[in-house]
Amino acid sequence: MTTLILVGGFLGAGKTTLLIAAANALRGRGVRSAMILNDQGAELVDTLLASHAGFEADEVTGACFCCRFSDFIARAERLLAHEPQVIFAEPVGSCMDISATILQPLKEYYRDRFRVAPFTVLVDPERARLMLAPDADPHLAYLFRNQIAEADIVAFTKADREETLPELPGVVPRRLSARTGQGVEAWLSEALDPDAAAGLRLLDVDYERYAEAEASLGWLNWRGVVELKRALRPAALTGPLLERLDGLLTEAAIPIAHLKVIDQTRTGYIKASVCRNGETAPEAEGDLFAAPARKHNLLINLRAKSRAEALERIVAQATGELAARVTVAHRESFQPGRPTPEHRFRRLA
Ligand SMILES: Nc1nc2c(ncn2[C@@H]2O[C@H](COP(=O)(O)OP(=O)(O)O)[C@@H](O)[C@H]2O)c(=O)[nH]1
Ligand SMILES: [Mg+2]
Repeated sequence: MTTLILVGGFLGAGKTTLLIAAANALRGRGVRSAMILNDQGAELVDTLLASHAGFEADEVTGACFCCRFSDFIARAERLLAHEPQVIFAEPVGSCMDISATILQPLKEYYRDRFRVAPFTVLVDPERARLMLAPDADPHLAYLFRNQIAEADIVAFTKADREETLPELPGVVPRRLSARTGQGVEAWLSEALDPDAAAGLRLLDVDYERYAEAEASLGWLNWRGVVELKRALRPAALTGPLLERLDGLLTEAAIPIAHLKVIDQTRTGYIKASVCRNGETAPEAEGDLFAAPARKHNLLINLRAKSRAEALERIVAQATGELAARVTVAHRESFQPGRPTPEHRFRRLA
């Protein structure tokens, strides 16, 4: 039976990066996996990244898995056609109450189709320090703490760049690095252990408070074709653009939750992202030395603590400043709407 591994955690925690690293590790042993990505909007950097990594990837867009449970199931069932032994699923980084709205219904109604792995929640140590500080943003801290409270497994990510770790009240976290592979095999063994129980915790969520917290974030997905006057490598377009966006957001006193850019050209692609303002060495992946190209297909996914209109203005400014003809193909910006899950269990299945 196919194992469904859900991996949650706040925006920028390292979910997609871990899924791709874990899927690569499985591929190394001849185990086939697929993934389902998720976002409140359409046009996802994560889905493109999973496809570039060579995995069957599908997405649920327009709302979280909880609010689109039937769509989530339909996509998981469709992926079964590729006979994956594992399907990884990544819920939106602002989402919580996943145990009650996804894990329990899966266990109750789909036990003959999927084995459900323990629910893993990833934590970026730097984000944890911010969220556990006394002056933390109350809305984001509410989401962050609840996400951890419903996990079966909590894991700190980015171990390659963190020496000391903050204390997480009430949990014994694992330690992972998708970059170096540290802890990835151990985590996979835990997730794939046929005897491991999944969805053992349930939150008591006040949906008014939850909706208010999510709506304090602004969302922007932007896709466009950039025809440069002078050919550039994708890295030479993406790096300065990311820096400019970060600079404009910082000037406007807008805290970044996650800013991702993927640039695809006929010579190769680059994906880069930052998870906080002024992140000194943004992580980039793809074809760093791809030859210069004039035509770039650019996709920007930005989540920040702001009204969406401000994000829209800033992205319009930064892309407008490129020495290029820019044709916008898709643009949406919004505050996430109130979550209304299809199922919500008050007891463990
Ligand atoms: N140094 C380091 N960076 C990582 C690691 N995992 C993820 N990142 C970076 O953290 C950022 C957010 O990762 P992503 O997987 O997109 O997070 P998601 O929003 O939770 O899916 C990206 O820039 C990644 O390259 C890791 O193990 N080590
Ligand atoms: Mg992701």
